[in-house]
Amino acid sequence: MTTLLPAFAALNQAAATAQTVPLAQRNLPDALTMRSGAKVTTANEWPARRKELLELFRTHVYGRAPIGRPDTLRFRLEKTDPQAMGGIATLKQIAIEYHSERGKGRINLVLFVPNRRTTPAPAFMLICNRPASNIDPTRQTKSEFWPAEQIVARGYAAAAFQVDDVAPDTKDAWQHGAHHLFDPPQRAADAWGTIAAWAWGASRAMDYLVTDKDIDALRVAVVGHSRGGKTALWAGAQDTRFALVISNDSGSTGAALARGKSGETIADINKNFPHWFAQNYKSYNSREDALPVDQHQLIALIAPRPAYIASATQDTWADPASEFLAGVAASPVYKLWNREGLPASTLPKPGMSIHNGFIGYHLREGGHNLTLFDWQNFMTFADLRMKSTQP
Ligand code: GTR
Repeated sequence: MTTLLPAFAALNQAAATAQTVPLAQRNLPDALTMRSGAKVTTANEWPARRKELLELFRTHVYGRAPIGRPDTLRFRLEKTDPQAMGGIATLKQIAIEYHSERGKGRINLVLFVPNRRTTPAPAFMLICNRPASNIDPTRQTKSEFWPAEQIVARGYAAAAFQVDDVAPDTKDAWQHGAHHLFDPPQRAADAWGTIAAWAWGASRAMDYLVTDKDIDALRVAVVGHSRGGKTALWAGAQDTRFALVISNDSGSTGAALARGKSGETIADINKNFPHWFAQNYKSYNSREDALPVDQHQLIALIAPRPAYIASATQDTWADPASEFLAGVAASPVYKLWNREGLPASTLPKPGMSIHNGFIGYHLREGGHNLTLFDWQNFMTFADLRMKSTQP
């Protein structure tokens, strides 16, 4: 478990005593109403609204990526071990390389593919925001943050990369990594922040996975915890190749609604992590109601694909109720395909999981962390719902 800085611990305490604001009082922008006022009532009308929402999130929140797949992108299989994990998996270590006239970049993708299978394996890809020891390819260090053995045992390939490969998580991140390689000399107010750069990295890892014959490219889930969870949601919202999108304890500017949220606010996150989002996002500090979007619309951008939101009881800084209610508020969009989103209206009891819709949810007992309990729930939900990207 991560230890909270004393200041955060005090804030967590304050948030824990806050009253949950009911959905009806949050004044959310409607996911199914276009900016023009036109209502979206059929799945055929959704792509126009989806495009509009993506633009709004790019402009006001995460920022605009200056590049998609670079022409210079190359994959190099650096190392492979067909008898990894005592023989149950094949390890592949792939260098995902790219460059611009300013220099080179490289993402190190670690991949374990189950050996016992007759068809390509579905996969979970973790966007790892903790030290690279959590995704140790040698397996000398094992961590619940990425329980690769358990993932493989359930028939899934386990893939992971560390976010620092793409851009460092520092206040001067915009000078480094993918920002340094690809940003125009003058950063616009809607230029991408570091969360968007990491999401771009996840799509480059996906570029590799779709080329690997051992992987079922139609069944790749993207997973992230906390800042990695915000990243997974933004990656999955934009890149429809991710068949299942999983947010663990992602809180502010992740799964949690901004309007009516307790714990971390937009002003808090912009102050503590000024490099994560577009400059424009700072103009919404203490002005949540002025933001033309809210986070349920980010979840809605995943529809009709399955999504999963996980919270933890003590993670009041993230605000479990606001994470849960974002799933509830995204649900009408799933109805366009006659799918249930999150079929619940009140927060479930700790330890209880909701897996009977296309938005899964659980509230784990405990603190801000990604644990085996979370992973087991993600895999059970994937067993049920990650069949294909098509409705
Ligand atoms: C917290 C931050 C959250 C979340 C988290 C993490 O301190 O306020 O938004 O991203 O860190 O990534 O662990």
